[in-house]
Amino acid sequence: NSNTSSNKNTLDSAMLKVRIEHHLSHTLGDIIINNVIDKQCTETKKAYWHATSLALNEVITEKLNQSQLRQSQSACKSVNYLSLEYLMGRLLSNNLHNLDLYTITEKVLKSLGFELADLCEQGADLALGNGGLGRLAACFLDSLATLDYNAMGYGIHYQHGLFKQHFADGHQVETPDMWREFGSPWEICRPESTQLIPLYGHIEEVPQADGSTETKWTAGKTLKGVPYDIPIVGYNSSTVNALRLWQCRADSAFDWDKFNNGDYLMALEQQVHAEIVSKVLYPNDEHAAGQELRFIQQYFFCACSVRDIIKRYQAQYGALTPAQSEHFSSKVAIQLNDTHPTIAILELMRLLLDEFQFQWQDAWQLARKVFAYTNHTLLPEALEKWPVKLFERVLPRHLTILYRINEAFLNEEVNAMWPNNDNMRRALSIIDEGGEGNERKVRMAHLCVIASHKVNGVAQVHSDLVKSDLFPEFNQLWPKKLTNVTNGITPRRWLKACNPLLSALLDSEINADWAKELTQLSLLSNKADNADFQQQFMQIKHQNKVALTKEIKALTGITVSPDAIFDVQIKRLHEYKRQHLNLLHIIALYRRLLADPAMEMYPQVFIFGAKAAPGYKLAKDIIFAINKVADKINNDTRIHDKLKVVFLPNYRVSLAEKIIPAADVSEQISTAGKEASGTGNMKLALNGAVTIGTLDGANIEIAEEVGNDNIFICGLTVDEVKALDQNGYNPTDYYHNNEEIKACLDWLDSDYFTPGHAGALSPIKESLLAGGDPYKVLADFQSYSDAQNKLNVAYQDKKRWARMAILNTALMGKFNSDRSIEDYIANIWQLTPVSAN
Ligand code: 26W
Repeated sequence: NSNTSSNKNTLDSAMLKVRIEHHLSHTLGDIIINNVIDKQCTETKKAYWHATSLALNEVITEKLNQSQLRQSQSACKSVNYLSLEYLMGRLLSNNLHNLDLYTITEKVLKSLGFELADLCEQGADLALGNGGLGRLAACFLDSLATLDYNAMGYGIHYQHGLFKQHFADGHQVETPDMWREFGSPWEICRPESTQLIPLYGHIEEVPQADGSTETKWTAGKTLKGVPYDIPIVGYNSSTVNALRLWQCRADSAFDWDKFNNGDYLMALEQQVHAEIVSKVLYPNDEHAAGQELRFIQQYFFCACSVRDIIKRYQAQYGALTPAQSEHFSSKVAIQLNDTHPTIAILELMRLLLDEFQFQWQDAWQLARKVFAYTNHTLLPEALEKWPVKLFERVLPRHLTILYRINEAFLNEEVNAMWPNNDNMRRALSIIDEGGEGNERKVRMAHLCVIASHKVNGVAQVHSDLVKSDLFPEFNQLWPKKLTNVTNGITPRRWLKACNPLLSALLDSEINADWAKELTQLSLLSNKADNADFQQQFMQIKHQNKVALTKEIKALTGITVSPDAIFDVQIKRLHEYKRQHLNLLHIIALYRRLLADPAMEMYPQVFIFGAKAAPGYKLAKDIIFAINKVADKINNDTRIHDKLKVVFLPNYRVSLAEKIIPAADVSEQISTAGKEASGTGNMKLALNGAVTIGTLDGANIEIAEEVGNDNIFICGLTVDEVKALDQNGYNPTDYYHNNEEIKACLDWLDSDYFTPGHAGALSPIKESLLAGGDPYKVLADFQSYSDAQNKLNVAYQDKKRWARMAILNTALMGKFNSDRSIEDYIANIWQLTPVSAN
């Protein structure tokens, strides 16, 4: 697995040491007298983490500059990935691995008296995202750089990323994330690329010499966007790309004006008002927020990014004129990560029309060639719709453009396909007319579909549902526009870096660079029944479990045995993901064990990690319930440690990196049709966990890869869920007909788990009965419980389990995010790679 010459790093250990010590004394101003320092204290470790990162960043910046030069000289096409979220996690260890400098840095730090792994832990997670969508963006940036594509990620430089979570008496408590508190060694601020962004104000029609009129927008306020670049280091490649994050500040010219009029305090207040735009990441996942500030956040981000894209184009190719239209779209692709950056479409149109003197048709044709849109969810509450009134107030000019797009679309394209059909017009319009007291709203997804040349879902079943259920009319109108690109994950972070023991074993077994060519892991299939290999593979799993056992003890005080089955459900907390189905089964197991303490059952530890959106009441109730049930079970000596429940606080990328290598079982139990893809499912299986899951999202494709003998499938299918809904689902039937379900739900209602507070856990039972059980928890309970029984029995057959675990690792090749990126390249972006040789 040695690096190719293109990537040979010039950094030797002597030079690295000098650079680290230089940054320590000169950049950070640390005084080390006679080498007397306490190497165990956090402050010292933080300083060394910082100095090491700064030293490494010099190598990276050099590669960044070379990459940009090479990319511009080759005049290759680039993709601009627009995303409101990036869940990057920590960067030091990943960058070292990707540059093949991990081992040498480890040696240097050892000579200085430090463990590299220990120092890596000092870095804060970059948690500028909520969950799957943000982490996918991070994996895609890794793959784009690894495959030597010219790509720029655009996002927001949130002052506070996703909140930190702790528990107080079992309840989730949120505190602000301060990721830059102890320095941010990777960022490069680029004030020279600042953008000024107008908003509010009014429009007027100005008569032109030729008798026509032109719309003139006079803004009421200006925001300033200042970019920070974070380098994205490819694995064993010559490319370093950038993630460009916009920070919002007050427009100083505006402030000075006030200041000169003697209103100093008012000037400062403006500053505070402006800074709020990039202050905090909205913590909602799968639920549209609807506040003006979020709308302005989206616009600010889109306007900065689109202007920057045009500016970079002009710097390379000269003026952007209508004659350059074709050329522009042959050099620039823009990918919209869900509908959050939809306003980019309107901003590009506005710039072309109002600032670059394009005719409507030229501008519209260009836009349609440049944009493509990825849909990540079918949940209706996640589909963004902004009130027309809000649009009118904040972006009056953009609204007139939106109306014109809609008019042309309805009158020309819809009318051609379905002449004089008002129902079709109403169904496909970008405007939801509301009616009956409901206000008019802009359907952001419709604008995306109409303006994009390609629209993709993120797993096969999801893309099929996008065609059949979400946008059936659009699919009729443009049969080739809707397509699928199944998600993937980067094997660099999610195996090579997070699971060093397994990586070493794979290195010794496989002759190729599996971290690039992940399908090469299928060679392991031959060894799935080899006793020796099984022993090595499961020994590593056990060592990883021992490490997690210690982490669990440190974080929660709970003692678990590394010999038990580690059954893991880690993801955002949401009803559709059904952590409460898992909980209900745990309660059933507990009840069975109390009824029959001699019951045959292999010890099982249920491990949860999940954050709930701060305003999502039932999600918080479920967290509370899991914690309370865990308290009872973990302290009940009658069950002889056969059952343990652990809820690890503050689930995030860096914690996932510790849990995943230690998992035996991966819980993927969403209601069929609700989880667009899932990506945690891929990470867990890649690390040798066996999935228990529904036929939903990418689980279906995982089952196809590993075969039905190596996965535990349970629950209703998409079609069965639909049929239940059509025939009228009645959860109460399950409650009355299944005595275990009834007993467990009634138990939750008592004060057993919350002594002195009967009813504290009732909201869960209520949602499942009176609330109609919208996610079919009760319908799937028996099937899930049966699958869990089978799984428990299977684990006791050591050979059978080892075989299953090995085959899961062996057969995850398809889910390399490099493959996803090559799919985007071939079907949507059409880029060619540019490398140093
Ligand atoms: C506007 C509020 C909001 C915020 C985030 C709505 C929706 C979202 C995201 C689309 C939620 C999300 O992360 N979706 C997940 O995307 C992953 C990557 O494609 C998929 O693997 C998950 O199945 C999907 O839930």
